[in-house]
Amino acid sequence: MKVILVISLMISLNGFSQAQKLHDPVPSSAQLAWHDLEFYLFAHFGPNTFTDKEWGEGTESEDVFNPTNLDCRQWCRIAKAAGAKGIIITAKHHDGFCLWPSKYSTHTVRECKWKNGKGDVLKELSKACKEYGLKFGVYISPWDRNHPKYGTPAYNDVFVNMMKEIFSNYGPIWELWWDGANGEGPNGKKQVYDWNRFKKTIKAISPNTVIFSDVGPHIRWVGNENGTAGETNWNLLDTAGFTPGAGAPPTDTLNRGNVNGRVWLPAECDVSIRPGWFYHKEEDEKVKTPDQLFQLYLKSVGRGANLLMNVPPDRTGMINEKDSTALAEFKKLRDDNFKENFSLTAKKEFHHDAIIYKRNEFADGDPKTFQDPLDYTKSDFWLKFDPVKKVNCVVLKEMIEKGQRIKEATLYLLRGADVVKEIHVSTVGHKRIITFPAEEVSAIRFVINDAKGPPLISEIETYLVNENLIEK
Ligand code: FUL
Repeated sequence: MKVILVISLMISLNGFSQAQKLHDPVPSSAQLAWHDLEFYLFAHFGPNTFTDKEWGEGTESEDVFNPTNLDCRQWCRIAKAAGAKGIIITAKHHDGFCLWPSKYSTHTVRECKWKNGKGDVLKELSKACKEYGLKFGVYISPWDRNHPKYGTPAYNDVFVNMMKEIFSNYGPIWELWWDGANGEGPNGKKQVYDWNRFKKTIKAISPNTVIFSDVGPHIRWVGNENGTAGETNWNLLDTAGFTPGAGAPPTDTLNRGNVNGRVWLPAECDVSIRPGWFYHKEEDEKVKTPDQLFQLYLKSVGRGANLLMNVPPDRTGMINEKDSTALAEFKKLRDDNFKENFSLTAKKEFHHDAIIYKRNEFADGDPKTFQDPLDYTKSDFWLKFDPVKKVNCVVLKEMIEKGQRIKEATLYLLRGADVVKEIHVSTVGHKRIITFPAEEVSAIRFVINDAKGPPLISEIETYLVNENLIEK
């Protein structure tokens, strides 16, 4: 009896087992909202800005931190103009200097001459983000080269207390960043971090905060610092037995995720607009160009990840014009090139088992009313153009609310009955942007060759972007 029931459950759901469907991880509502943000800024700011270092020793005098004209509202205006959705600031980098007057450290803005010890960068930035409608996030380095308690169990209390202090004084905090870098050793101090306690603390005080680290719990590192996710990029990872930092999975695993990973853990691509993370005047001529930023966008957001672009304020406490100009032009490139979606006027069809269903949309966009499509092995998605259209970019979207399912697909570009190009696609996820040398097409056919379950395609957009912008 039991056996029959199991079998009938297994043959329902278009051939996909109920068991598989039930165990497929799906994003939490906080993660879903995070996916939709796509692009936001990182601000590395602290003593290193003034000493020209990348990793401070923790022994720098507090007085080195002395921005002459801190203006967090300027950062926000630049973020807005770039179409970025939030800012994550290095509240404490590896040197241990706190950009807020923490009760749990004596190496903070309170101990420096800046604003006579009354300055508070977190206060200014959190306020400015609220004013400009931007999300506010904090980076807090677990590794601390200054704190006297580092290397003892008491440091875990310090870390927890600092987080509580930040969350209660400057919240809401949308994203919390735990950097995995750790160069401890030379001074003999080695910290045993209480990651479970750290996670529990945030869950209790701010359940909607998404926590980034090499292995989450909510967002994972992409495995490199050059802003590039894998072309195959699963939002899934197996995290059992791994920890942030030295205990993290191999970087290529982080880059691609695990096809059958048990945890929904999407990748975030952190990269700097300059060679370094902190501002260095000699890098003013090395700011990435708008075209380079667009390439990074294709390789991060266009591969289903999010893009965290570091734009470091300078010694005045403002963002340099070179960076703000590049960012504003990057925004214009996105706006101009994704302005006209040809799919909106194309004829859409869903072919299943020799029956043609006309569609207004591939999905109605509402996961509550959305019906799983019929068996993908007999289905094709079609866009038909009359007259022919010149295209060089296709944007695919999967309805990830229900999980990530597409493993392998093919885009056929057709002119009449002829296939003029065949493009192989692996994962899709939140967004997959595919670019190629332009072709005049009368139809595009999208075929899913392999999937983990009934695939949920919500969009197939088509564009003609500037030929210089296709993925290199
Ligand atoms: C790394 C750090 O060591 C760098 O200084 C920077 O903060 C980068 C985002 O993460 O692990």
